Amino acid sequence: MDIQRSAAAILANPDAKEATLRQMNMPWFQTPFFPTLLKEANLSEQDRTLVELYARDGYLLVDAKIPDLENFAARLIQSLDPLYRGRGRIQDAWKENSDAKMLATLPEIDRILRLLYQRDPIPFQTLNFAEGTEQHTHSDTVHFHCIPHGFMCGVWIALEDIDMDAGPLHVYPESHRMPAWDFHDLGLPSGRESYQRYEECMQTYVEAIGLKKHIVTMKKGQAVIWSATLLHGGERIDDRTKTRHSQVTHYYFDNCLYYTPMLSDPYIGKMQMRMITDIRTGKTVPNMYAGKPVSAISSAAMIAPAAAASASVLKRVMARAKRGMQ
Ligand SMILES: O=C(O)CCC(=O)C(=O)O
Ligand SMILES: [Fe+2]
Repeated sequence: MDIQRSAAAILANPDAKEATLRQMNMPWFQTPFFPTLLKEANLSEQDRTLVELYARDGYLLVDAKIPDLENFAARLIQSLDPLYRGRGRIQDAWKENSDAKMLATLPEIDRILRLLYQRDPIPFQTLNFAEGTEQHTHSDTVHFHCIPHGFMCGVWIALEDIDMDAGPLHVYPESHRMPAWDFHDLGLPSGRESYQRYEECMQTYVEAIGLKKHIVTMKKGQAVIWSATLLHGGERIDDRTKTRHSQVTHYYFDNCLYYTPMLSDPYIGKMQMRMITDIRTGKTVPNMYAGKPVSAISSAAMIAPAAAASASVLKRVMARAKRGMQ
């Protein structure tokens, strides 16, 4: 049975027969029913191991199965080279570069993500790096998250062998079990200006609970898949002569409402929603809530795209309350 699809179906039609608690509206590996669901799923030994590892650690290292890897990687690196122009990263190279698009739509990655999430994976953003980012430890849920929570992941592909001194990726295995903290949870006001404080909070957090960092050295053509709440970042570059050619593709999954937590205050009705483009089709993906397009069920507060809009909604609500209309 397609577990996640049936969850969405139940929301759209509460009388559906399969409406049991086991189809919770979250990735199956995060539900208390996961061991039973996994036992019942008809998976090969190999696939079962992949799902178990992902559920346990929050990330996976896999072969991305890139056809003609040597030529492919050399061509992509070469064609992107002039586009860096001193910048550390190129965002959404897939729009111009068919190889970057190919990497974001690899059949093997698509297959594994379907297995891990039991939903249609939607690649929506690419970033290419020529060097290490030295990015501090974070979870992608401050940038990209969704309702229901958890249907987001990153897929980071090495375009060359990456060893210890090139500023490799680091991950904190099992950190994905922590909640998807937003700035409010950490006592920070929403907004980009809080981002540095957020990073400091994450560093303090991993030290406080004694999480062990794992540095991911990689072979060309390998991919790391990390789940939404997994803490990760880029190590210090010890050898500045080294490149670290790589591409990360961020994925959402279908049937969700997509938003930017860093710029949102959901508790006062401010949701900075995202209009995402499916890299596979070039089309905008509808934001869905409880099995229906948000556009079909939204109130003014739900679709308010920014502070200004929600402020005016709030003002109206307050004025009505004052007039005794609430
Ligand atoms: O490449 C890195 O060092 C980190 C990238 C990252 O965190 C991301 O793209 O989400
Ligand atoms: Fe990240």
